[in-house]
Amino acid sequence: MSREKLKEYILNKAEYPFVLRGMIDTWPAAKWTPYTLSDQLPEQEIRFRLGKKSEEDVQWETGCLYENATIPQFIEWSHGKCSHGNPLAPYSTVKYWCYADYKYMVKLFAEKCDILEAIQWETFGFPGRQGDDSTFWLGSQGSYTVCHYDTYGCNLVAQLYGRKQWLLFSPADMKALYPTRIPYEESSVFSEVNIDLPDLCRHPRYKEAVPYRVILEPGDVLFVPRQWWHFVKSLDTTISVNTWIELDCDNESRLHEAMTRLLACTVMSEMSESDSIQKIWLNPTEVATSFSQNMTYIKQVLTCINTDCTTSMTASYQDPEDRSSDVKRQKLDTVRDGLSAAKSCKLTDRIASPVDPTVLHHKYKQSLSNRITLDGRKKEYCSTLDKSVVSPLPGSHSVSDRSPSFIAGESSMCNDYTIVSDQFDKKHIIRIEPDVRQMTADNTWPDVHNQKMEEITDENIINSILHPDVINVICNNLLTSCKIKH
Ligand SMILES: O=C(O)CCC(=O)C(=O)O
Repeated sequence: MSREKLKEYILNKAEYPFVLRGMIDTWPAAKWTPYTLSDQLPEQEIRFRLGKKSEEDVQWETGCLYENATIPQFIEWSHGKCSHGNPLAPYSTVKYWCYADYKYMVKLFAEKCDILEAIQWETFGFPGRQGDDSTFWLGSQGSYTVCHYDTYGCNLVAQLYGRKQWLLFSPADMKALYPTRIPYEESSVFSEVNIDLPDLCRHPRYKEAVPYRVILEPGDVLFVPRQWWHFVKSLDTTISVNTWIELDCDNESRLHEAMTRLLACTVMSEMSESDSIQKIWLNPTEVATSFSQNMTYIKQVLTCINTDCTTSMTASYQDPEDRSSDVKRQKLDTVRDGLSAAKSCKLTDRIASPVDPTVLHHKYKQSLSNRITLDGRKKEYCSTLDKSVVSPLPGSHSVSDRSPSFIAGESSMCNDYTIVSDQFDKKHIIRIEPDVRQMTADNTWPDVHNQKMEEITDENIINSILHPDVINVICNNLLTSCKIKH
């Protein structure tokens, strides 16, 4: 399969997650370790999030502790040997995990821009997309990201160091995952369920969710389709990077997010001016925007939908052959720092800031080199697959008794995939199977007799208003009443 075909598949066809193995060996970043990064960035302070290993409740970002530390200090801490002045010293590695998560590389490596070239998404058909369109994650064993889905784009994740477990759920599992918009963050819908330790009395429908589990090893690249839920946990000390790729249907999501923002910010400002409420309700990564600003976002998105303006905006600053290049989200502060608004898809920066067509132009001139010609050696390809990639986890829901199935003739997902050239002989594309045990589950789940009554709280009321299904109805109504093209 050529890179162009892979890209086309990612952008327009792929409905299920899959893993690409053995394709990033030539990336300079494939050799990254905490030690090599520590040599490159010995002084750079990074904000780490600290969570408790034994906590039974979901650890929202709003409830975590935060410390600024350097990578050398993180390494010392991981070895349990903190020298004087290490801000991580008070947190025992037995009790805490520590995560530098969701860091824009362009900011993190601002003093060392050449590092950004170590990431080369061109491998997957996205020429010019490198570290400046990527996000960086460095975590200790046990660190995790709560279950959520990203509202914009699809996602490519490269595992560079250590192993990470991903549990993915399809968008069809929305009800089973109890979506919540508190804490509020544009572009993320969180699940109320503590995936590691689900409380079935509180979330009985979680039984019906169908997890797709995979353990990523160094060198693996995971494709996460649009709006798939994911719960991600480091099994070792890990380094990974990812890039969110904009999709044509993101305009619809922008309208939903603009509506959610309007309601969330309005309610929050009415509820309380106090900092403490904002701290619980607003994710630390987010900023509250004013009523008039939020109305402006809605009007701008509607205008965009009506005039297909995102398409022309996108086309104006990208190589016409590569309309997909765009970062899924970028925070206000990075925009304030003078970075390109053109790369952002978040309402708070992209729509409010006109795109400068010159900003990204140089990047997308890069031609698609090394095109790989197609031939058809599917069988050979499948026989070389390493089954260990879908490896079982210790504990429940093991998948060790099922042989992983791969992209092959019987796969509805990728029927048309063929191996393409000698260069790809050792490269694997691996389908992730649903976790059958959790699906059938009679002996896995306890019977739930006492379903808990939810208390009637402000949070529950607001959450019902902000529920994605409700936002969907409002947006459809708006689109119809404004006679806007759907
Ligand atoms: O690696 C993680 O902890 C989470 C990654 C994630 O949420 C993403 O790439 O969308």
